[in-house]
Amino acid sequence: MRIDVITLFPDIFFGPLGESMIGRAREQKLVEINTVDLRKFAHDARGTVDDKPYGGGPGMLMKPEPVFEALESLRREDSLVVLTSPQGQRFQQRQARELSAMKHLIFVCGHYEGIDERIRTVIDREYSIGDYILTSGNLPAMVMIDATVRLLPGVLGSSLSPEEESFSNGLLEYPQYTRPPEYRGMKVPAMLLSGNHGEIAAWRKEQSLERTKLRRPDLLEF
Ligand code: 4G3
Repeated sequence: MRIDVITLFPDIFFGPLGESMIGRAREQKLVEINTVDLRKFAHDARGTVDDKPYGGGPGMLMKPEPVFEALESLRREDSLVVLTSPQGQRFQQRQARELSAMKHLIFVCGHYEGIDERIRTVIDREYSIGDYILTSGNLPAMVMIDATVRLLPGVLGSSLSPEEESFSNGLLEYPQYTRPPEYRGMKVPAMLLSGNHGEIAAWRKEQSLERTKLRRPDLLEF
């Protein structure tokens, strides 16, 4: 998979996306992540990419020309263009799964108070990570890239398959324990040490359901 990110801050992506699983995925060429400085597509020497809204009102908007032209320089037959914005559809595990099946993603990171509406004509998906306003769409793009890349074949390595975890089965994860078997008086449930895999699977399923009922009842109403 190739991912291009159109942003005013092209350098900040490689901290969060340079380490751990995503960093290794890039080293192994399972994904190539490239950032594009939107200012390079400005039409003036100052690098202007925003302007005041027609009709007045607070804040600045992203101008259309730099975004259109940056997209034209990147777009292929098989690209999917994603805008990060608070007005988008909620980005959930389903959306991460959809994006992980694409060959080429282009993220457009919104900045300022919004975008010129004409930009929406060249966007395939508009996604929000939640109901709050951030100073830019950079962090949402990093969140979406992380959620997507970890689903690519080979990225998770030896850990659990993505299908076994929370949200893939629609339930929260069951309680888990590692060594030691007792720490500060807190014991690992004996049954987990029993080696009875049928009993363990049943207990986990029940714990998942119970935990979901208590913490996220919204996940159980479809
Ligand atoms: C576009 C995304 C971008 C329009 C972006 C603001 C929050 C999210 C922006 C706009 C953002 C989110 C930049 N804030 N919840 N800010 O995913 O009005």
